[in-house]
Amino acid sequence: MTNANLARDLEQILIQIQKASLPIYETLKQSLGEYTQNTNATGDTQLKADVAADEILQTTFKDLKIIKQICSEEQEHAIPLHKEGIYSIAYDPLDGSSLMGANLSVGSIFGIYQGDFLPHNLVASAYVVYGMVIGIGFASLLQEGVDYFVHNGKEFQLQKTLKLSHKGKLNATGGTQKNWSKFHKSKIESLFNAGYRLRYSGGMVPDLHHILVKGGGIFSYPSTSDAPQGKLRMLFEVFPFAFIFERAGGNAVCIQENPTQGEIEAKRLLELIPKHLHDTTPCFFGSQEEIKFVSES
Ligand code: AHM
Ligand code: MG
Repeated sequence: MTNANLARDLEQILIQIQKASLPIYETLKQSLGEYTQNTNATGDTQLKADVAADEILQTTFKDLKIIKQICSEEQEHAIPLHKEGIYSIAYDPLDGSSLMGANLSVGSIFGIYQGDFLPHNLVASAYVVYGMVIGIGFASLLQEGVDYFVHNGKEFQLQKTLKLSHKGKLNATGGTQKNWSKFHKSKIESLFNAGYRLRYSGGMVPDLHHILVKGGGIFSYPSTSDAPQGKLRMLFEVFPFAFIFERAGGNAVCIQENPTQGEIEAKRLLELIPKHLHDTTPCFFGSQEEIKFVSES
């Protein structure tokens, strides 16, 4: 496929994401964070807003013939759309939705694949932040950096292209702290001792967007004793943001420890192969310097 054809297709997909973000934002404004009686494929109790956002995205993507299939964090299986389509889109319709009751920002995340849901097939990724305004970050193979669009009340306007410096100042880390490994504790403590500041809202989209906007830092969701494979899902959360951080000039790795030998292994997230659609992985996203630091024993 030529770059011009890819650019044309990605523009159509971005337009659908922009379109869907408007009714999702309206749904959020009318919602109080009420739960349904149902659980999703990972066992989380769904909010009414999770289900509504998922339905809006399904309907919006159905309109586009170039999309072969979609898969959502809220659905157990992938959903075929158009036989002649060439793109597969994996998405988290409403990430961090449990924060809604506290009136904190939430988001949507999208991985856009040419072919099947394998990280080397990613051609673009996007996220939507529903905050004071709707913001959309979009990265593709066709350009360096992450284009950040903001809705001005009428239309989306490109605000800036986000790029990471070699090193930043923010440190965002998740999971239950008493379940962190000694290795993770010591790395996080060293970062704070070196002057990093904690910034963690509990919403992956606003937390990672914050790092991108400030030009650097690190976000981690490590392996913990209660969740050795972490919490965040490869297809719906981790791969899209790994792609975005790499395009922004940073790095994204999985860190696994070998407790008997006291060694750690850092692997590029986009080289992991999921066995199931809902597989999770420990994950670290950041500027070059912070990722180098946490990747060393
Ligand atoms: P969700 O998709 O069920 O909302 O969960 C994902 C969220 C991420 O946004 C966030 O980084 C993480 O879960 C927070 O988890 P924790 O509260 O364990 O730190
Ligand atoms: Mg999520």
